[in-house]
Amino acid sequence: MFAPFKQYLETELFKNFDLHSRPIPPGLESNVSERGKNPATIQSWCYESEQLRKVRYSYIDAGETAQVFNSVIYPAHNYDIPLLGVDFLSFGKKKILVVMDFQPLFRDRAYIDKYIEPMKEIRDKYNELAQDLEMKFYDANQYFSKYLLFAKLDSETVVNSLFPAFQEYLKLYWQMVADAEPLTDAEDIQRVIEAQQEYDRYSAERDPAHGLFSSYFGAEWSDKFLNEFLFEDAVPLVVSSTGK
Ligand code: BLA
Repeated sequence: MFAPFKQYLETELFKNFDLHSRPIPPGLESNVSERGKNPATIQSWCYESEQLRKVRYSYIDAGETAQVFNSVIYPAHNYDIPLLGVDFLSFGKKKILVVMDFQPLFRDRAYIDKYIEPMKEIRDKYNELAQDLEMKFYDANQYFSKYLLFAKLDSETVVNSLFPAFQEYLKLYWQMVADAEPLTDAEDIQRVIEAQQEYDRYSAERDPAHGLFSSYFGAEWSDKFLNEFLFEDAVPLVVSSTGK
């Protein structure tokens, strides 16, 4: 269902950045469910480059029952650019939920004008993908922008309009990274470090994926996956002084 999206993201990443593998904790790179009647697999990929300190994406394939493509890009700490967040979910082909956003680290006017307003032009072309749905797990005012794509769809719309929207948002994001001026002030960098950590803490707490992972792979694996891979900075370890 979302395999072409994953493929496109991967190709674009390698075209635009000098990526190196970033290790995934042993046992968390992939898993196969031994529960239930439908086999489910999850696989994850993780990279880094000079400008992107963590690029991760995961794909859950439980056949007709569930297909999920999830990704977050964390820029290096010396860039205050929003995180790129993607969460595309399809359950039984009928229930499709898609979310894609430039997830802002700060909410002041200057920040929004610089990093969020440029999304408007693309967002306005895809009204069917921005349905103003209510958020039950997250707070729309934290780490989401007003131009996020957030919609419940059928599979036709996914092909016809989500794919072009995905391509346009990615293109804009790459452009933003390319144009970004690295921060040099230690205090500015520290603010970014803290905001990215807070994103991980917030997400580890709220992420509705825990139940889904647990049902396939058990609660123990699920906890590890969330805390040691997806949102590993939820528990702050040592903060490096290089700003990376
Ligand atoms: C919702 N995301 C969900 C749901 C699940 C996941 C199961 C609930 C769907 C439902 O309503 O039944 C699944 N989340 C995952 C998976 C992973 C994950 C599988 O992190 C990891 C592999 N979520 C993100 C990112 C964004 C995001 C990066 O991980 C931002 C673009 C958004 N997911 C998001 C939002 C909802 C959601 C806004 C709706 C939740 C709500 O209503 O508050």
